[in-house]
Amino acid sequence: MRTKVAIIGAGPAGLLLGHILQRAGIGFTILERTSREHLLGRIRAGVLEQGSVDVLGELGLDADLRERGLTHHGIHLQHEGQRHHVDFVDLVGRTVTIYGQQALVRHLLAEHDRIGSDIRFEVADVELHGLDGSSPHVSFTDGGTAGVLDCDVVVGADGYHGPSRPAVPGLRAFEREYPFGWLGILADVPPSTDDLIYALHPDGFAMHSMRSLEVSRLYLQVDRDESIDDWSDARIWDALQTRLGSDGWTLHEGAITEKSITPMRSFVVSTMSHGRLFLAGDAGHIVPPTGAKGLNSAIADVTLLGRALVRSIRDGDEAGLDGYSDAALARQWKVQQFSQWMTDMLHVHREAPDASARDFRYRSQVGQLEYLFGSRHAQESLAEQYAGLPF
Ligand code: RFL
Ligand code: PHB
Repeated sequence: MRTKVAIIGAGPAGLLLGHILQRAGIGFTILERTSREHLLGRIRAGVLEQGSVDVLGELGLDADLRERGLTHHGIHLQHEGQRHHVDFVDLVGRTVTIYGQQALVRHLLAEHDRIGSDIRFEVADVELHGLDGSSPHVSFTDGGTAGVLDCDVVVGADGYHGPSRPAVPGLRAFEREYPFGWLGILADVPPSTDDLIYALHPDGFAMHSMRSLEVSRLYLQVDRDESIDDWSDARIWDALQTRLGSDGWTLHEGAITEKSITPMRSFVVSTMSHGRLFLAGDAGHIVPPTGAKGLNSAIADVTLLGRALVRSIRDGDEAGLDGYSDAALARQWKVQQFSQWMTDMLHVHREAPDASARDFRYRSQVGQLEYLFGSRHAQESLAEQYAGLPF
């Protein structure tokens, strides 16, 4: 088998890159470990930056987004019941769109079906070879049969656990693990809020997001090693009521249809490329979800990489590919900084060495939020970063 670009992974990064290449008439094959059903069942992210929405629009991939996406003008921040609206439109003239990653993946896959893209699901034993030379190839098994895919370029869009990153010799990683995670639920109940609510509370962080006008998505800070079995639906709603509570406001409860706990980490590789291999999305970096940046970073990477691949393959100009890693990482470090800042400001840090240090930390976070509520300059900075840096 031969293709121009071998893409490992059919997450948002791999699927979107396929569409960018298809628009430029460049051939590609996507190799995906899981089944189509599994891909469509993954819940994950919910917020698209304006830049991500624009990219999907330019590619003509925004029909479903325009129908089902919810435009949000800002976010609410609160500590212990005091709620403050940060108005992105007023501050920086931009919006964000609530549109589930699940819906995006469904739409990107449906469009691939329509144009007849070559996507192989449930392939195993994916290994990358010859990345240093001019004949890279990927070996794999498909339904028990061994195959080799020859190509000009390999794109590792295979997430945090995929085989692409380990194929980069001498790669370094910069990492921070947090001692907490997020318990996330989906509930069949109309959202109790217009814009998302991010809340700091002595019991821990909580947030209220949504997937539609009928379905709410909510999160709670929990310890990293907690088991979901210890969180009955009643306990989850109790904690959400306490942490999100605010005078004169009611959190409506409904049937919980999904619940899970995700650990949180910050992670960045030292390089996003090696020879003919280019990493994109979670394969190269992970952020804690507090800044809503993981999916948007994947879209930013493949937008940059897609343009560079088109320049290289169509025009023989390698400058974009040569500069890809540095350009992607320069943007990513700004996103990392923002995600860490939001996470540190809004979570309870029980890892502090003693009660006095924990109280000091918590009170300075309250001071930080109150400064933010009173400072237009500080809010502009938050709004500019949350709504998204340029691609
Ligand atoms: P993905 O989505 O992980 O896709 C990688 C794909 O590669 C496949 N793969 C392999 N294929 C072939 N062979 C192998 N050996 C393979 N190994 C892996 C996998 O099966 C998979 O299909 O990475 P991608 O495309 O880079 O996309 C990144 C995003 O998925 C991720 O950043 C976001 O979901 C992170 N994230 C959020 N991001 C946001 O921007 N806003 C959010 O609000 C947000 N919330 C979240 C999140 C992630 C979460 N979890 C569970 C990690 C909330 C949660 C709970
Ligand atoms: C979500 O809707 O899943 C979501 C929204 C905002 C975040 C993280 C997750 O910061």
